Amino acid sequence: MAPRFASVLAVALAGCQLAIAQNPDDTAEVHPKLTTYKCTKAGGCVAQDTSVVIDWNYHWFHTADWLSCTTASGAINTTLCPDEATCAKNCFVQGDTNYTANGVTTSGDTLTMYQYTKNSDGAYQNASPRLYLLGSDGNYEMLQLNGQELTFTVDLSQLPCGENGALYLGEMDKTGGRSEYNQGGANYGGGYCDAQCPVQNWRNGTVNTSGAGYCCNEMDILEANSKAIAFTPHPCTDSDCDRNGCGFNPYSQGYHNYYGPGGTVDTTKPFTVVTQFNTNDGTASGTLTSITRKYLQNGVVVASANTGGDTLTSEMCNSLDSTAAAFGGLATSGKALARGMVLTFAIWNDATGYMNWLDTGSNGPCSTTEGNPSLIIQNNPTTHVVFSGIRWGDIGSTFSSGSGSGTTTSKAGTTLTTSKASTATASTKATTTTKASTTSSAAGPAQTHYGQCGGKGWTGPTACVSPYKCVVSNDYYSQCL
Ligand SMILES: *[C@@H]1O[C@H](CO)[C@@H](O)[C@H](O)[C@H]1NC(C)=O
Ligand SMILES: *[C@@H]1O[C@H](CO)[C@@H](O)[C@H](O)[C@H]1NC(C)=O
Ligand SMILES: *[C@@H]1O[C@H](CO)[C@@H](O)[C@H](O)[C@H]1NC(C)=O
Ligand SMILES: CC(=O)N[C@H]1CO[C@H](CO)[C@@H](O)[C@@H]1O
Repeated sequence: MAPRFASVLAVALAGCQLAIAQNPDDTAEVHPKLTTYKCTKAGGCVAQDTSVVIDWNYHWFHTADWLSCTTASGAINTTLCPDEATCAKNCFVQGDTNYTANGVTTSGDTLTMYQYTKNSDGAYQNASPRLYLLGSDGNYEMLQLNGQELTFTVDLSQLPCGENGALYLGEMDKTGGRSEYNQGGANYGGGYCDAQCPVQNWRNGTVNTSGAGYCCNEMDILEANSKAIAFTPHPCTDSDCDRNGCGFNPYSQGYHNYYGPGGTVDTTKPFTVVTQFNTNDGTASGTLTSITRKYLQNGVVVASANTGGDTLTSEMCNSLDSTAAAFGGLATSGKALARGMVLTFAIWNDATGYMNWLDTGSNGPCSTTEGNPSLIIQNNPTTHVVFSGIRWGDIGSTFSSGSGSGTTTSKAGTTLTTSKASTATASTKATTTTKASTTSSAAGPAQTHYGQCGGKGWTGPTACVSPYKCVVSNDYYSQCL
C-alpha cells in the first residue's frame, strides 16, 4: 500500500491546484453496486442500476498537503475553514475506494453491513456504517412512497440485544447539498438529516452550521435486532420534529411470542418485510391515513400478531405518541413520502443508552445492560445485518402472498447461507477480541467519533472515546470509527 500511496499523492497534489472547492480529491469514490427494483401492478418489477454511498463523515477531509481539516475534537478547523469559500480552496474530501474496510459488501441485490471490522493485527474495530441509496446519475434515488409499498428481505439473526439494523427514509436533498463549494454532494454521502435534528459539521453540504441542527422528516421502516422490532414515523415542521415518533412494536402491544428466535416471525431465519403506505383515496397524492406491516417467511405471509392486523392508523399514532399531532401526524409524513425521501441503511449500537428504548422493558425481552457495546464486541464481534431484494411500487406489486414467489424463496436461501458461514467463523475470531479491549484502555485524552486519531505528523489524541476504535485509513490518517 505505501508505494502505491506515493503515486496517488503526486497525482492528487497536481489535481488540487486546479480544484476550487471543498471538492473531491483525485481519489475517485468507488460505490458498491446494489440492484434494487421498481414495481408496478401492470409491468412487474424492473431492476435498477443503483449503488450505495457511505455518509460524508466517514470520508477523510484534508488539505492539499494531506493535513486534516478537522480538529482533534472532530470539529471543522476554522483556520482552514473560516468561511465556505476559503474552506473550499483549502480542503478536499477523499473518495472511499474500499467499502469492505467500512464493514460494507454488496453482491447483486444483497447488502451486508458489519458493526465491526477486523484490523490487520486481528483486533475488531467499530465500523458502524451508514449508507444511502444512490441513483446512476450521482444523485440520491428519491423514493416516493405515498400510496405505495416498500418490500425487502432481511436477516437479523446475527444481531444481539443492543444492536440496531436499520432501514429508513429521510427527506434529504436529492443532490446531497451539491453546490459551487461542494461538488461532491450525494456522490460523497453529503446532506444527512433526520428527525433528531443532528448538529453536524455539515448542513445540507454547507460547512459549519454554527451549532444549528438539521431536522428533516424521517420514516423508520425497520429498527430491529433478533429480539425486538419497531417501525416509527417521525413527522417534522420547518423547525423541529416529532423526535419520539409513534413507534409500532408488537412486543409493546403485548405480543411477546410474535417476533424473535423461534417466534411467529422466526428471526433465526431471513424474512421479508412489506410496508404499505395507505392514503385516503388510494392515490399517491392522497392523505396518508395508515401504514400496514406484513411479514413473509418461507414465501408465505405470516399471520399478524393482532387480529385487527398490523396497521398503524392516524388515531393510533396520535394516541401512542402525545407529540405526533403537533407535527401533523401521519398526514405530514405522507407529504414527505409524496415529495420523495432517501433510503438509508445503518448498523449501530449505543454506548450511552444501550438501545434500551428498542428492546428492553415494555419494548422487548432484553436486559438493560446486555446492549453495552463493550459486551457486544466481546461476545458478537461479527454481528451483521443482510438486506436483499429491495423493491417498491404499487400496493400489491412487490410480493406474492400465496405459496410464495420463487424470487423471495431463493433470496431467503442465499442470505441464510451467508449468515451460517459467518456464524461458523465467529468462535474462531472470538479469541482476538481481548486485544481490542486492551488497546482501547490506553490513557490520555480520547478522540470523538469520526475525529482523527493518528497518521504521520499527528500529535493529537490516539485513543478514541468508547466504543469507537482508531482505524488506519492510510499512513497519514487514522480515524475514530
Ligand atoms: C488548523 O489547521 C492549521 C493548519 O494545518 C493548524 O496549524 C492548526 O493547528 C489547526 N488547528 C486545530 C485546532 O487543529
Ligand atoms: C480493503 O479492505 C479490506 C479490509 O480492511 C482489506 O482486506 C483489503 O485488502 C482491502 N482491499 C484493497 C483493494 O485495498
Ligand atoms: C440543500 O442544498 C441544495 C443545493 O444547494 C438546495 O437546492 C436546497 O434548497 C437545500 N435544501 C435545504 C433544505 O436547505
Ligand atoms: C465558518 C463557520 O461557520 N464557523 C462557525 C462554526 O460554528 C461555530 C459554533 O458552533 C461558530 O463559532 C463558528 O463561527
